[in-house]
Amino acid sequence: MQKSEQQSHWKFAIEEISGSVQDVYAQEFRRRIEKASNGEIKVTVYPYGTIGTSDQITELVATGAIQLAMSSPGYLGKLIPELQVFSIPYLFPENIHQTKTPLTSGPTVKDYIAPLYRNKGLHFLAFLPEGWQVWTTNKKIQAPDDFEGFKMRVMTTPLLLKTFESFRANPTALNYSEVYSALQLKMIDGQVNPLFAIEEMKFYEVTDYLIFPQASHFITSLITSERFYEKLPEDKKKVLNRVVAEMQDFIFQKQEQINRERLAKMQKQKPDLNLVYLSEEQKQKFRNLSENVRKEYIKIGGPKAKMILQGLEKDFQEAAND
Ligand code: 6CS
Repeated sequence: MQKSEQQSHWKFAIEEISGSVQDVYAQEFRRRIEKASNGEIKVTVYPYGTIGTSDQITELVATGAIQLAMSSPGYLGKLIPELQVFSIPYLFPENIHQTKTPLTSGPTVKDYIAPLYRNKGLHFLAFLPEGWQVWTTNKKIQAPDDFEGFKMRVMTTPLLLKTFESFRANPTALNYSEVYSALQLKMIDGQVNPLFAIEEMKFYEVTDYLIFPQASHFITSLITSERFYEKLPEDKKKVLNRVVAEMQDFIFQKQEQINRERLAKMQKQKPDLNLVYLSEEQKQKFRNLSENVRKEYIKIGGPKAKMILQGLEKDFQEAAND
């Protein structure tokens, strides 16, 4: 890019604290954007807690107060119900790399999901994987019956509540910053998040079990505002699109490494932490119950829900056969 008089300043808010998967992405994004724009674009990253909750930073992007944010379907699904497809259990393949093409350039994401952001004044840039969702609990959970009377914290979309109701738990929606104290005060019995988040938010200090159901992945979306994107000069738009495309590989690899390291760190800090990997048979019981969740998604996920669900399944299947 040629150097011009005007330096742009992009404010980028993330839903997680410094050192998180989103922060690692955002810092690398900042370096790459500043380099590729020859210093013409300056990016400032705002970690969780400095600007607002997930819902609030999305709103700030929509109004144009900030330029970029991470916006998880676990919250954004209230505004764009179709996005709740990503919380359907056992939809994602076990090998996360098989989701890369579908989530980056698959027809369902490109033609049906990305355009939904536009109706809300947002512009979808990318989906980013952050790792398997792991349950941290105060008791051993291996079957739906173990969830009887169990208060499980989830993010705030209706389908997540439905998921854990279907699994026989009593789900409670809470914002991220409220989870630690709710666990500590025993207002909830467990919560769901990837390993890195469990480590850095210290949830493992106030729960005894890590349960690996391999039911869903945590994914977030990188967004900007539709108006900002449309008005962006062509050369800057190119830089933005190129950096986002080039960073897909980066984040798919990086999140695996970070989650692996954080598990080791937690085990070192708390050697009596119990790791429970569900067997195929145990998973099957939860998989059977997730049939309800699919039906509910089709009911509440907007007019294109069925098409999106079937389309994603097809895209994942094709990627697995490649
Ligand atoms: O559980 C949550 O609310 C959050 N979890 C992660 C890993 N990222 C952002 C989100 O707000």
